[in-house]
Parts: sequence; C-alpha cells; structure tokens
Amino acid sequence: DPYSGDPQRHPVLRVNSAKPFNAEPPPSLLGDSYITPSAIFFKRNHLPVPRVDPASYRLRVEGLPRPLSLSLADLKGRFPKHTVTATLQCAGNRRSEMNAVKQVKGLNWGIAAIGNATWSGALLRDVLREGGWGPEAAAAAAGGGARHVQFEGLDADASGTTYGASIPLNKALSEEGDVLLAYQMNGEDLPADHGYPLRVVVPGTVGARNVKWLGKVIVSREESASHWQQNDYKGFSPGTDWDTVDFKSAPAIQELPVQSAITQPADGAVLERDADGEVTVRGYAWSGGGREVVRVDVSLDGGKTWQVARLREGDGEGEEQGEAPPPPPPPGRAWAWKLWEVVAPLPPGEQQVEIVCKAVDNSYNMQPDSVAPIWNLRGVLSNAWHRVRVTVRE
Ligand code: MTE
Ligand code: MO
Repeated sequence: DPYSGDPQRHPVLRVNSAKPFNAEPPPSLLGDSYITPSAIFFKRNHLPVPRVDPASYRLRVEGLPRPLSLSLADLKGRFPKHTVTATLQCAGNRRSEMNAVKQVKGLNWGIAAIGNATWSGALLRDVLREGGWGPEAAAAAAGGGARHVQFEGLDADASGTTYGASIPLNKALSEEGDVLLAYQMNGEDLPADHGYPLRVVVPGTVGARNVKWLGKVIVSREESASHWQQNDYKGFSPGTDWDTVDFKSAPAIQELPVQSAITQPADGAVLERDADGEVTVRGYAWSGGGREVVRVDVSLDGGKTWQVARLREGDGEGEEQGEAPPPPPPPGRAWAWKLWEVVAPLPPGEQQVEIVCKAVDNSYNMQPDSVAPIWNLRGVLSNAWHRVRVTVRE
C-alpha cells in the first residue's frame, strides 16, 4: 500500500477521500479562529505523502546562470527569514454546490477547503537572485526567454510522475509578491501533510500552485507541463461538456475570484434566539491576487434586504478590551482572509430563514448570485452567494 506511510490525522476532519488523503474541518471550527490550527487545516493530496529525510534533502534550482542545490540549513541560514499570513484555498472549495446543480467531476468539497496560516521561510526572489537572476538574466529573458517558474513535488505516482505546477515569473520576482519557500507553518516545522520539509507559498494564488514537498524549482520559458497545470484547474462555460472541452483553450487558474461563506449557523440548523431575541451569523471572506475584502453583505431573508457585517480584523482577541485592530495590509497585499459577524434581531414566532452572504473586494468585484451560470464541468471557482437555511424557534 503506497499510502501506508501517510501520517496520523485529526479525527474531527471530514474525509472526502482516504487514499489519497483529502479532508476539511467542520465549518464552525474553521470560523472560530483567525489562524487555522495546522491539525484542522484542510488537506488536499493527489498522491501518497512522501517521507523526506531532512538531513539529505536538497532543493534544486535550475534555469538560472548559476544552478543551486540547497540544504535545509542553507535555506534557513543564507536567506533572511520572511513571515506572511496568507489564506490558501483549493480551486474546488464549495464544489458540492455545483454538484447540486449538475454532476461535476472531482472531490465533493464543502465550504472548508480553505484556511489561513502564518508561513515562514526564504523569499523565492532572494533564492533566484542567489542563482544569478538579475538585470542581465532578465534582459536575456526579454528576447523571448523565461516567463514562468515551475515547481516539482517529491510525491510521485507508481510510474514516477511527480506533482507539478507553475506561476508567472513576475509574481515570483516581485518585491510585493511575497512568494515563499516555506519551512514553517504557524510557527512550527511544516506538518507532513502540508509539505515537510519545504513548500512554496504563493499568496493570493490558487492552492494548486502552492507545491508541497518541493524538490525542484525551474525558471523557464514554458509553463509546467504537468497534468495539473495543463489539463486540470481551468475554468469553462456551463455549456462545455467532457465531449467538447479543449483544455488548451483556457488559461490555468492563478488568482482566485472573491469568495465568502457562512461558517455559523450550519445549513439545516434549528436556532434558538438569544436573550435579546437575536441570532449570530459568522463567516469568512477573501479574494485572490492580494485584493482586500472591503465589505460583506448579509441577508436574513434570502437576499431581499441586506445589512453590512462587522469585519473581525485579526483574530478578534482583545476586541473586548478595546485594543486597536492590527494595521490594514499594504495595498495589493491583502493575502489573509477576514472573519465577519452579524448579530441580528429576528421577529418572534417560529420561522424558516434563508441566510445569505456576499463579499466585495477593493476592485469592487462581487460574487455572482447563483451557481448555474458559473457551473463548469470540473466544479472549480465556485463562489456564488452562500446560502444556509435554518429554522428559528422560540
Ligand atoms: N503539492 C504536491 N506536491 N502535491 C499535491 O497533491 N496539492 C495542491 C497543493 N500542492 C498538492 C500540492 C492542491 S490542489 C492544493 S489545494 C494545496 O496543495 C493544498 O494544500 P494543503 O494540503 O496544505 O491544504
Ligand atoms: Mo486544490
């Protein structure tokens, strides 16, 4: 069994697939903490978890004037340690809502294939500079040269094919890109499921490009040739089916669209009003590409009337003590999600209530109101208004 070396997992996780291991936390737990604890952070593996010996591990970096082979000690000692709080979201988050419209192909994710963590490591741009990436290499590249950075994982299938993906070179080189070769998650060594000993963290970019168990970095003219870059993780029209789809016709997903979801109450819950006759609604909101969520609208009547949610900046701790919230992120670098909350009165009497949320980012991108017009055969980019139906009683 190639999966016999997989690590232990937290029992609270909801398992979508055991081999390879794919699981997400219950939504209410996800919405409880600004930083998602690593143990309950969603896990999305395409292959068995590779066992990597940290002593003999080397990261190879190619496609540069000076190719590099770096040990973990090199990565930790020769480059400044950089820390970023960034949200990671799978392209298939909320796929189950697309399945409810019409069957799609893929794991049946709920709303929790997303998490927010603190990542630390070397900046990819610093490592590329060490390999001689500079104005001359860039000038050579301008004559039809490098445009992409490819990443290869150490996880492989029975034929030896490894997981791989790529990102635009511009993102990797940008001083404001914050692309990390991360060896820590939430202040500790990366857990086995999250890429020990090293993974790429590409803030603002779809989960699939954040390659775990990183073995090789290649600066190149072409995108990664891997299945997951070329023939998966792309969006299509609702009218495109498996007989007509042409994967070459669509770009690989990089930045993700604006997203939000309700983590509390759960769909189908029976709620009691609190002593003040109010109910509490909570959720998360995030957008790709470093765009900041500037507003979340919540409706308690299926979308007829709306109120603005309170954005819980940071982890919300200390709010009661009146401490100032953390400073807003620099423009274009809002990598972390925002948790939000609405406390709303409801008229007396038993009733069915449809709660809806939708987020707005700083480019005034908004979520679409329904799933059908954004349905696609692979069930990716599922970001319609999120709706939960609950019963409120006396
Ligand atoms: N990297 C490798 N090497 N193998 C993988 O299967 N899955 C990708 C990405 N990086 C994957 C990978 C996908 S699709 C996602 S959504 C994220 O890892 C999930 O990261 P997580 O398991 O740390 O949450
Ligand atoms: Mo993913």
